[in-house]
Amino acid sequence: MELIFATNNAHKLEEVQAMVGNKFTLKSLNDIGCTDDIPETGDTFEENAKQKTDYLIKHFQVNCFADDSGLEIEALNGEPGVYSARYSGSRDMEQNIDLVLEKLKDNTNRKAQFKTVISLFLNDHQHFFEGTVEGTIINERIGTKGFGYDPIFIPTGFDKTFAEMTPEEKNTISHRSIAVSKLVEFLCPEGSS
Ligand code: ITT
Repeated sequence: MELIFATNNAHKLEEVQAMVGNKFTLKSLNDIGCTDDIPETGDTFEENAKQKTDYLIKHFQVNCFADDSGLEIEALNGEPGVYSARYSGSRDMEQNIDLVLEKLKDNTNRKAQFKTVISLFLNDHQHFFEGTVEGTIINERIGTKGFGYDPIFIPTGFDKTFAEMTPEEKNTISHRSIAVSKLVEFLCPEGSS
């Protein structure tokens, strides 16, 4: 089955394609010729994910899904949250990570979670699927794999950052994999052919 994934983030696309395997062939915004910077102005991941699928319905009239995600840090009252991609005012992840580490300097509460909300628009119906993974923010970057805030996040129960994990390891436990599993189960329930 072919599915349109309303994203411009190549890392997300790669992760989700690996998770869905050969059940679905994913097409990104780029693949369908959409180069627009889709507005994300909501206060929640759910609103932003829906804005992305609403945009594609309005302009391309296609069934599609979108992922809005980010890092919520307890000591920062849930920031960067929906502002994860541009926390420092730019999309430069070096600057965004620097800002997080600076704000958490000398703070002993390092609790955080990654959250993903998927919006699926299918045959005139709206659906949402959510995934979270809890962990801690460390004091410096470790690891070079993954993307975004992966080098400063250690998921609970592990002793290494997401950026030290292979894609397979991260994809087994991540917020995104939890949300994507729910999406896949909805689209192809276990046992159905
Ligand atoms: P699209 O909207 O085109 O999908 P985006 O990068 O703008 O791509 P978001 O609006 O959902 O995506 O922003 C999420 C940001 O949160 C992303 O840019 C990363 O900085 C961070 N993020 C999301 N998932 C992550 C993950 O699995 N690991 C590390 N950082 C992540």
